[in-house]
Amino acid sequence: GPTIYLKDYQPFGFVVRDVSLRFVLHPTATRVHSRITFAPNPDATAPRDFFLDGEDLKLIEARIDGTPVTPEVTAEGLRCDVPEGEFVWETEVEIAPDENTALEGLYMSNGMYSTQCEAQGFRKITYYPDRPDVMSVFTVRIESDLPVLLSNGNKVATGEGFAEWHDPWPKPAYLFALVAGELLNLPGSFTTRSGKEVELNVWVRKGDEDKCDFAMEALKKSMKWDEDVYGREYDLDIFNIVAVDDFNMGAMENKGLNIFNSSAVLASPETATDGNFERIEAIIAHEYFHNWTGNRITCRDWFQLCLKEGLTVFRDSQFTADMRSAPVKRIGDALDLRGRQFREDGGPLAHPVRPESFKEINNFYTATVYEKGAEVIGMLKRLVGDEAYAKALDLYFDRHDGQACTIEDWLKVFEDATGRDLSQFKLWYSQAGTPKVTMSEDWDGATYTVTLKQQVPPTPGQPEKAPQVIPFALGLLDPSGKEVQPTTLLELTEAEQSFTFKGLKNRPIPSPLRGFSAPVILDRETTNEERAFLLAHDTDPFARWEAGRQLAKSALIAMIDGGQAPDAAYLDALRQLVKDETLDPAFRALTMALPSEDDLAQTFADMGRTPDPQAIWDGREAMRGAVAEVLKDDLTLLYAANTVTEPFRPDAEQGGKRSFANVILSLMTRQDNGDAARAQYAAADNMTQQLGALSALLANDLGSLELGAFADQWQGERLVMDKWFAIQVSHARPDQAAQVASDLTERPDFTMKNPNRFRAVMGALAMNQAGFHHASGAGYKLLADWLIKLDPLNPQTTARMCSAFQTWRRYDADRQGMIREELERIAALPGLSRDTSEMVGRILE
Ligand code: HT7
Ligand code: ZN
Repeated sequence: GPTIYLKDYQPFGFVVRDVSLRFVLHPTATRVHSRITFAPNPDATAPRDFFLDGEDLKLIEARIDGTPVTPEVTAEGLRCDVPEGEFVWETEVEIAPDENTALEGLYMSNGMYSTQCEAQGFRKITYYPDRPDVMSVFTVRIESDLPVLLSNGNKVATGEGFAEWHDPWPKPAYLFALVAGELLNLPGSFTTRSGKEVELNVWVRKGDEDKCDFAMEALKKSMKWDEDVYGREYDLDIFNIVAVDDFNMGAMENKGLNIFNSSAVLASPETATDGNFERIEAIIAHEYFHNWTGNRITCRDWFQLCLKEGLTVFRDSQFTADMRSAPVKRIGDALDLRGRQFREDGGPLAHPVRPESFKEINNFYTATVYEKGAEVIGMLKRLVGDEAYAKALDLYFDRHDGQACTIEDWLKVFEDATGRDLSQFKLWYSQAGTPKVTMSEDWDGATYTVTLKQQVPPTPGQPEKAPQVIPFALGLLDPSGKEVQPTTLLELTEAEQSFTFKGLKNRPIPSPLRGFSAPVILDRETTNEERAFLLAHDTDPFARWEAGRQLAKSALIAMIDGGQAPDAAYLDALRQLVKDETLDPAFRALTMALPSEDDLAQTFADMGRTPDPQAIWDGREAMRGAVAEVLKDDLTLLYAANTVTEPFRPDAEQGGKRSFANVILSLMTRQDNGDAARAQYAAADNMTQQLGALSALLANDLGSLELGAFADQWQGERLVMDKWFAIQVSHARPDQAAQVASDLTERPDFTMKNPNRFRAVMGALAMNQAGFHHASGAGYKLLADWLIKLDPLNPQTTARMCSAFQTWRRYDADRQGMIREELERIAALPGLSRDTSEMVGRILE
């Protein structure tokens, strides 16, 4: 397929004055009537070409100003001669939602109709200029016998077999949505700060109505927070959220009608874990916040995706930090960024936060665009300060409301609000790769000098890089553990720069990159004594956790690599920390978690070594055993002290205790043959404890009885059964993982048409590093087999899961050979989707 370039952007030749759609719903023959007023676009430069996007549509008829016309129709759209001035364009097309397994456009999921239009799904509904810079006001009439008929905006009319909706806010087609089905609603209401009452609804299928309360509360909190923190009010009479079982991603911010993967809405204490609750709260907030950052101000073209996604992720992180624990959120975000974005940035799929070319835009909804995009905004805020950030955002909303914007518009607002030149900062948007910052220090008895060197590695298509602006937060402690220099923001702009600190009595111990102030890899020579010191004394929670993580990592590397015994200093520091009652249990749980297998594999690769997945797995197992042994006299007390006995609340305080208790439980299970875990399993009245106990048992080859009981208990709950599928694959031993996954696909309740279920098995296999990379190659083959089966049905999800192979060049020649073979087998398939073909091609390059 062709490559699309940012530099080729041209405005569309026409503006759309208004859009009126009429849907006559039918599973295999839905009729879509459109009536669209076009006028010449005065801003267009090129000669006007009336080309409308359209895919998989059966054109019944087309008219201009009432007169039938015969456009030239291709697989991508249609072209037609049109009048000089304004004209009314009408079409009738037929589509088959029941046959739409790609879950893009109008499709059916368990008997209900739903849409997904971002990025380019509207063209599967009707002929239209399907690009975000074409914004218009939509009126929608839905005709169907189904009881609930929803679309964007406000409801203007309803009667026997129809409903009409009008959205007064001009929007791009990617924000269009329609839902129809036998749905039940949890109603609610919110009064905006200017006194307008908004009707709220969470719509679900029958049987799920008892799992909506948390989502509704999260929505109200989000609405309030956006008013309080960003001064943004909601702008329609009604806000609808719908839960859909078959969905490619988490959720979608359609104007006034957010559509969610049911996993991102439905929750009860019995069926959802604390992690699920937190994710739901964050996604509800994220989609709601898009109403201003994405919908009212949208993107000029899809290259600007980070304009809405980076900003909205940044906003939802701020929200979660405010609602829960800010340090825990920051550590979680750093873990996620390193686990997914650094991994992407360091391999063949690396691309800038604002890509400059693509074949299939769906492949660019990535950790780089979303999470690194959010980090870039965090850095901007750190550099200009909170007040200037607020001023710049007010200016952004003021200046660009109703527009389709670019990263240039975004940065200009900051330049105008602060007087700062952001041209160098802009490199964060155009240069791919994770900068490496090397830190060294000097002490001459009076002056302490910190030297920072930065290097941005070459990435596909970008051999040379220029230095970036890196906000580097640093604190200094004296040898007694007292902070002698509070957090100071060093602004690194050169390839190498030194910063001096005077007036210190002793050589200080630095606490670098506090709060993870920039998404960089810090390279600094240090000792385990110093790490243990920071773990004990640092005032910055991120840096403190990071010191513990480095300590764990160096101990693990020494075990895996040099066959050394578990480091005593690490175990001792861990023991101190775990028993420190002044520390948040959630923080203690995070500090006890070992670096992931993938993280360790990357660490070996960075040392110029070939990672051995089995040795890494063995090393982590041995370390867990050593931790359990060293804590063995403390475990029972720690477990009791952190077992929540009050009624379940899905908040940070209780959740933190439960997560810590589950970590302790998994250690106890190594010592007590599963007694404590079985007791927790039997007594659990919530999914966090039930799954925590099951997980502890499975990790020790114990829980087969509980696994069967779990399935019997939860057969009817799709989302809980997804957990049951996933947990078996995640806990399978390396030599069994592929077989366990393969056996699960034989079950009647496994279906590849449901992305959640497919990911539960195949996603878990890809995450089970030692299993996926087992020397037999069985993991590679099984995943490739299933990607080949899924691609004709659902290209988006297939392409996304190809990223399991992106780290292939780290491994030995045998593994590389096997992976290459699988990738080439996929690439050679006749009729392979554009999505998957682009991904496999980039990974192989
Ligand atoms: N803006 C949305 C991104 C999206 C999407 C969602 C569901 C299915 C397919 C999709 N393609 C793109 C989600 C968000 O960032 O909020
Ligand atoms: Zn988003």
